[in-house]
Amino acid sequence: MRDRVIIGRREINMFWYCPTWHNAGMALCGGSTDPAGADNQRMVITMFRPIHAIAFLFALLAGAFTVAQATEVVVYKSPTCGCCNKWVDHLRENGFSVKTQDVADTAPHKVRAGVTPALASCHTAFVGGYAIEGHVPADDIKRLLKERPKVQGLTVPGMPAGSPGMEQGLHKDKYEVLIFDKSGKTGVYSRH
Ligand SMILES: [Cu+2]
Repeated sequence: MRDRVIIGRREINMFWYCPTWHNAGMALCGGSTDPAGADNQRMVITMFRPIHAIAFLFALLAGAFTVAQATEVVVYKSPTCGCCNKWVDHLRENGFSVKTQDVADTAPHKVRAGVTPALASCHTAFVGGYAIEGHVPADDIKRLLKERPKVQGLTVPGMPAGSPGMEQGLHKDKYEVLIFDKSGKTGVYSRH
């Protein structure tokens, strides 16, 4: 309470940064959690002037922008591919922003993606530096972007029934999402 009285309006800035200041949030502020560290607390408070709050907000916005850019999916597909469009819908429903590119031939994009014929499906997509081939579920892509392994990307070879965009009533094939590297080596990323 003593700090509150002393700090006045700077306390407001403080709380922008340190919502849990009175608990264990001092690490976030670069200060100390030492309960006897009243001096530390005051030192931290003088550091957080409004200009810092503004800079911090800009940093947050820039970060959010980068994330939004990183999660934009660019999909190369034939203009007549219905299941490709349904997969795009599935991604959008799951929060991805998707840009579609209708192309007469997806093969050059598969080569660019490092997708060998054995790993190929209908559409080829790119997101966050990864290649995504075929009907990969959105959750697997989210996991990939979170874990960021050093690989080329994910694929669901062929077009298994029941994968996102390939819904066929009650009929569902079991299928695997494969993770693959530049040399075409694969591993199982998830089973559905
Ligand atoms: Cu398809």
